[in-house]
Amino acid sequence: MNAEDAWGPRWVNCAHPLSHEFMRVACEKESLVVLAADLPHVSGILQLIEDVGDCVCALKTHVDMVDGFSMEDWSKVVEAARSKGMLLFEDRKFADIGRVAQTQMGGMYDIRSWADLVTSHSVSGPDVVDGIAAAWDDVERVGGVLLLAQMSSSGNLLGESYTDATLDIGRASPHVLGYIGNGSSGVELKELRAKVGEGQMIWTPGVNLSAKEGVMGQRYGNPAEAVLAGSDAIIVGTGIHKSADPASAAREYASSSWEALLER
Ligand code: 6AU
Repeated sequence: MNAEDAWGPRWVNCAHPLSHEFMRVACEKESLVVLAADLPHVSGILQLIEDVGDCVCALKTHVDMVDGFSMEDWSKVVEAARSKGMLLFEDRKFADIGRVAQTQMGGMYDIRSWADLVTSHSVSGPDVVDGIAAAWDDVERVGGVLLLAQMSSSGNLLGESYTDATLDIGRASPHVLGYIGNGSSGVELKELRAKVGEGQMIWTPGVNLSAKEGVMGQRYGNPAEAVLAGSDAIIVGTGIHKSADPASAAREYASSSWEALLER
């Protein structure tokens, strides 16, 4: 399906080039699924990419949870994800001063060299985003930042005024592709979308087709409801990788999110 028809005003108004890349892949795969590949071994991540990559638009990683990390092994993950046409998204949740964030984009994980997208908190102010962007400049790559405007974990401290201040930072930066919004609450997502407008994306964790709660305070909402409320990507972890049949689970998340987009 033509991306402009599927995405409407979002396609026209989003400025960041990677938002268009994501929307294009979503149309190709008829899916808004971002896979949270929260697994401790490269072999498991590679298997998951093989099993579900055809209906997943981006691979979200926590590279620092991988046992015995080596860049050589990691390059296999990068290559496999690219060969399935997925964007690479490191959920690093940066939160330091700009200079340190720039350095943390390098180091042993060298996130700047392979990630297309990263998450960042806004608690330290706008310079963290400039630090991340400077690191991509250092290796002559372009990437996008998703700022945490809301969270799905119960008892989190990201209240409304924090959300508003985060949006002020995000609007002022060409490097901010959009925001993380809380998928467990359609009401919160709708409010966030009203504030964000059409020019930036909202990506949503805390979604699950069957569970209402996860372990350790994780809260879930329905993925289709999240999309109808204004989310552009559903971030799914255990709903796929803990399923007895990850491939068919991924297909279910893909079709429910895609149908919700068309309905929207
Ligand atoms: O579907 P789950 O609960 O297995 O996994 C949710 C994934 C995890 C979290 O690190 C991430 O989503 N996440 C995030 C982000 C930025 O993606 C923010 C948040 O508020 N809650 C959350 O669960 O990989």
